[in-house]
Amino acid sequence: MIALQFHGRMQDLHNHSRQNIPGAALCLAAILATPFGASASLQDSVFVTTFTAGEALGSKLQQAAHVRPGPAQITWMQRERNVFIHYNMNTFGTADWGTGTEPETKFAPTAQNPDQWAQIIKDAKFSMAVPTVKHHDGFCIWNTALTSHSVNNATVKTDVVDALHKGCVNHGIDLGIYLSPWDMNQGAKGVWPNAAYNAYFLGELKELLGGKYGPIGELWFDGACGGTGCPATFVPVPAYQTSMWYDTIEALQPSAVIRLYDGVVYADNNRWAGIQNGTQTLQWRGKEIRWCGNEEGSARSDEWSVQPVWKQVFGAEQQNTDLGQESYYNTAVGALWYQAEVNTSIASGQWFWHAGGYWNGLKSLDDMKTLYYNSIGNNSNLLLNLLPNDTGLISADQVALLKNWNNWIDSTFTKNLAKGATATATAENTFPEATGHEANKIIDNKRYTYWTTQGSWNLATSTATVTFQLPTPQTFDNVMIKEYVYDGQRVAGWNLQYLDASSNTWKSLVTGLKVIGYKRICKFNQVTTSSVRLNITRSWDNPEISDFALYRTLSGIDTTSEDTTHPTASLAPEAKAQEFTVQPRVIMNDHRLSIDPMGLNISRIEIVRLDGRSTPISLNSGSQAAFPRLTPGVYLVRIHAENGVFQDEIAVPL
Ligand code: FUL
Repeated sequence: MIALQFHGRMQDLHNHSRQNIPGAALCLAAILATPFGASASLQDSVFVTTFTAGEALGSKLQQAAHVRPGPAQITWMQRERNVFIHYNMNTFGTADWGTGTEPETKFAPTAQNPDQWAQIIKDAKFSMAVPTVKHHDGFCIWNTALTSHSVNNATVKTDVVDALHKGCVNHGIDLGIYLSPWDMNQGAKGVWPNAAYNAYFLGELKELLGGKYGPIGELWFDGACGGTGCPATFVPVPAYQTSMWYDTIEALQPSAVIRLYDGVVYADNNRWAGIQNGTQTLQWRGKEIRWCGNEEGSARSDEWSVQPVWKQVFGAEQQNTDLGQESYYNTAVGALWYQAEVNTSIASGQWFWHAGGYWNGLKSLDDMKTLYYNSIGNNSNLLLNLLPNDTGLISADQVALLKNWNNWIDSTFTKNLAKGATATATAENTFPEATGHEANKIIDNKRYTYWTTQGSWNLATSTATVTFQLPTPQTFDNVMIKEYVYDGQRVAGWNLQYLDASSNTWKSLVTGLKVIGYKRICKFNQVTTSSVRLNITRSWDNPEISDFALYRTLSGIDTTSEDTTHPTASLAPEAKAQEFTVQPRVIMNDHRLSIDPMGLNISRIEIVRLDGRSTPISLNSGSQAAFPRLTPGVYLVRIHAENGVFQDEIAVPL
């Protein structure tokens, strides 16, 4: 028997047959419709499992395949992208870490407007704002009754959390909270890191979570600690009674996810011994989210939502490059749902704004594109930091970058070129399809329908392939795949191939990856084909795939007829271009465009702003100097060269 634990209850996997799945999906859909902030319970949710002592690897993996996200984790997972806001006393200083001795009056914005932040966050299509309400220096930007080191005594006394909460309500986004456990100001007063600090911290949580600031979607506890009294990296100071923090969160904000410390300590010594000898089970709230292990926005090639528990204390191992891989299951005592969050700043290496400008500049549009693939496209959530300046506003350069980034996302990932395809599945050593879960469910554009196989999946020998026959040949360079993770994360090996018409052979597009998870997006060299196939080469149980899309990036060589749903529709349709060996280069210099023809004859250049705010410009070659200075925005440049039509997308910054 495979037994899974849910809030102390046991559930028998054998009762969880395929026939039950549609019911489970309906139940899930109903719960997902629960308004944010209301408590929800998901009967089928199993976000932790404890293995029996001596259990075989294959059995552990199958059990891990049935670990699912809890309701709060599901809400958070579907947000995909949230914003961090670093704004506090450090905004008025010169370093990202203050000292805790700054006079309160130093907090002196001249035009503070959190409603502007909320508007920007909403416009940039983020779901939640997570402000640093107290950073390591201990200054509180809400009207706290617990310390005098707060906005109550600042030059500007506005409760920033309240103002942001109102802005969030105004613009329809949610609010999270960053609260630093390390508190230098309380340290100077002899409270931190001593026993009395736990009560102080609990008091802060009660003020913040008690309802004044509405529903809170995420609690972000910072593990950094850098001075006297700090234990080893990633280890909480002994005074922190983290289970009391989590009980308070559970009581006041049951829909919030929690970042850090539940993940550092899985079990106390007694429980750990009990888990190992099979007399006790792992405890997990189904609310936890995981640090991705770095602050640069880089990623593991496979980011697993289900993590094996192989150590009592999970500290520096958060940075292991192979986290979640099967090899850890040999010694693991259990597995739990623990999806990654990628937190990084829009200003590289800098969290707070400081007078004098950015230390290393803002991320480039290319950096932001890579970040998209590394986070949202890599089965992780993105928490992107914005830095309001010392006037209390987010500056236009950050807004422009977000706009350009969104233009790229929307132009690339909106039109699914696999739409209308016929999907067929074949499987080895298992039955092809489960009734009601045929392969066409993958491309029906519905989130909660999925394809799966039926029968007893054999970890060692079972594989499956889904082939997508497109109605007409399409040109694309991205794939997006989603597992039906509401039933667990199962795929542990996959690849993607396309049928090369000229040689009539299957060629590789994506290879060497293991994880699909909630959402996986992969980029490859552009191809034109009418057949694509997804091969599942390893799965811990019957694979369940809910969505599949093919997308074309708006840059490079246009080898297809015009895409009518695309913002480029205002440009004249083009004849097909051949493969280029030489391509012209588009160069932007101080808002002016120039073209390096790379030795090619160019007959015409067209340029159009993608948001449609200016009329297309069309110039014959040789008249490049006539290009006007471009206003900030994203543009499509199309160059008619002797060997075809080349197009590229450019972003003009502020
Ligand atoms: C780190 C902190 O030390 C930084 O200042 C920043 O707040 C970042 C998000 O987390 O651990």
